[in-house]
Amino acid sequence: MSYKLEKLNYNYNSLEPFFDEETMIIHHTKHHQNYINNTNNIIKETDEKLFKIPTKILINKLNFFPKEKRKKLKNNLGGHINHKIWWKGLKKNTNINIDFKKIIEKEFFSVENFKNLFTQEAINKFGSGWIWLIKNKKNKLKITSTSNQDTPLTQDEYPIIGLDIWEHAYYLKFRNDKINYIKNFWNVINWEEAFNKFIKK
Ligand code: MN3
Repeated sequence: MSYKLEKLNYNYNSLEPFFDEETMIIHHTKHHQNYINNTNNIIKETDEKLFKIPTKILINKLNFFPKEKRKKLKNNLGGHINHKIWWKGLKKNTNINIDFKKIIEKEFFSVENFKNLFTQEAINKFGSGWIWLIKNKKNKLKITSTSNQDTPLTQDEYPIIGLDIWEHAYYLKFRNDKINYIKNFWNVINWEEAFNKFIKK
């Protein structure tokens, strides 16, 4: 048993011209694959039975692992979990439906204002990490961020939308222009998936 890199349900060039094919290929087959390989190695070295535990439980049970391996597991299993959310959260030409629009408006006044706040959080985030729209236990929506490959699932929050702001997600195409990358993200955000995530939890 081990984790395997899932195929995307779209082509690497499907998000052009907003997200480029080369970045998508490297991001998926190299970066995500690397998080999976490292996670597999740590689990194999520790106890293969741990593969049977769902990832979102395992990431909250780092004490199952020897002390010196916990940080490496947190980074790599976190990377695997976050990137699974990432690929599913991308699709061109989706629209926010009326129900989800109302939910966003209730929390953030308007969809435009939500996008601005989320964008601002991403611009202000220093270093590598992720920007999230999460739903907490009280059913409240909140914009938040995590550093490195920390995942909001560890904080008992459920991610609805995620934005990868590691340089590997944009540097080939956008170079240092993180703001332009974020602008393009809004053209490939998968609103259907976000709404599905919202109602599922
Ligand atoms: Mn990434």
